[in-house]
Amino acid sequence: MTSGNPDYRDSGLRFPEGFLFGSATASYQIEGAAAEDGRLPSIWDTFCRTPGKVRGGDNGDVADDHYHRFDQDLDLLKDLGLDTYRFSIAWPRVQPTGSGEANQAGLDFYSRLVDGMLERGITPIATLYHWDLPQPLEDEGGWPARHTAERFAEYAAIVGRHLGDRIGTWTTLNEPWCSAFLGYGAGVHAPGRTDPLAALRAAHHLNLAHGLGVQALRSVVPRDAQYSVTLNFAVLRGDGPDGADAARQIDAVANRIFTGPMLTGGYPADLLADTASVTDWSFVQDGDLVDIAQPLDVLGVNYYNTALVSLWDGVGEKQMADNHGEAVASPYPGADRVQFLPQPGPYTAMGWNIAPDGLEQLLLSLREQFPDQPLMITENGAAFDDVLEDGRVADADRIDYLRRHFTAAHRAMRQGVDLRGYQVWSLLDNFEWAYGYSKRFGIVHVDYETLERTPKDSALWYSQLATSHMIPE
Ligand code: GCO
Repeated sequence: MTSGNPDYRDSGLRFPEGFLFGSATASYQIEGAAAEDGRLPSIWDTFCRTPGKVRGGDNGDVADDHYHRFDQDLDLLKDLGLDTYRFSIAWPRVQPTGSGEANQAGLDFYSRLVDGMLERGITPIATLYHWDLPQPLEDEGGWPARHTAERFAEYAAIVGRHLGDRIGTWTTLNEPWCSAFLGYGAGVHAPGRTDPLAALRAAHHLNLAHGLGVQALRSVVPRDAQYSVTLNFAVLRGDGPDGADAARQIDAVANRIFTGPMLTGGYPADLLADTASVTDWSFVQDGDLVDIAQPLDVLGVNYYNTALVSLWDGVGEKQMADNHGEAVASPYPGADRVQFLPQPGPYTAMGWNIAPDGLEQLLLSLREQFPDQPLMITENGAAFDDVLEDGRVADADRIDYLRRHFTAAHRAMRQGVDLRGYQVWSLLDNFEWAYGYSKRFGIVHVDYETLERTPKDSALWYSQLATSHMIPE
């Protein structure tokens, strides 16, 4: 045990020199300009237009209009004194049909964006895929189809060739679990399919895309860059006599399905056994596992909350108090007996339990599993029902959330975790996927009528942390 405040509400803790304080966004959630300069629809444009899929029928057509206001947004980052900006590149802007010719206007936008960061002394962390698959690739089979991984490598090479001289850290995929299992299993994310086999095939082809993508980047990027992937880990607590087995099953199909091939060279035996009734995994071809296991300079970790699981006894009603909206189908193929139990609060506006100890647990467990792997928190943050009053958002609840999670990260570092930085989700209020604009995750408030930006109190608090490296009062 480390000493320190048991409720994780510390101040005065100091982060090392070189620790990268930043903030994160994603293309479809902020850019808008959905049909401009040659961009064609992604699966999210299509999903938003499918009745009943996105709350309020919201879509990313305008979003935060970041496409036209990026200079102002980069000024915000600079004014806050942040070191890094984690952003994502929209595949349908750069290669609108998902194959063939690049779209110069799309590349030019990201070139201006990256130059704008460098001029302001902000280090770019670029994610190649944050869920906006070009619709034509979905029409040809999407992630369950192997050729999507091959197309991704071509796209990675295009971006690498154009921006490789200016980007220090490349992230291939953001949260492939969501792409595979919310997109093709539970159907609550685009493209909205509910097919367990398709979800497992998607997971493998996302793994393959990651491996081929890193190789493609390495072959064209002219100087030493860092390579990474961002995973969202299920942080599990077991309940009751079978709780440990329930946790093992979800750990396999949510976490080790990615870390296995990416970091240890193979799929875990228990995952293959658990999913045997769905597939024999014959879509894994010779050589795939070697392609996937590319050394990573940093592993990106997204963390929001924990899950409490047990095995359903087959009597009574199975509980599914998970955090994936109104899923009609399970996002966990092969784990049909696992139930998700309600957890103690407090909760964010997403209904997610606030559990900073889960972040400490996760970081320690990653160090134990992958002792030499440097880590970076690539997302952590919270939605609350913010109120803008007299030009100010007094979001004390978000400050408290951030304080407790930075404290947790610091505790893990004191226990030897090699944590290189922390990217707060999110810089701006934005399009929160199936929740539309109803959930505000930003440290900067966005008025969706006027598109005016107002830094919340949490942004000012975070700015003090980033510039002093010490958790403020
Ligand atoms: C994620 C997503 C973000 C979400 C955030 C809150 O990677 O899950 O990157 O796009 O907005 O996690 O749900």
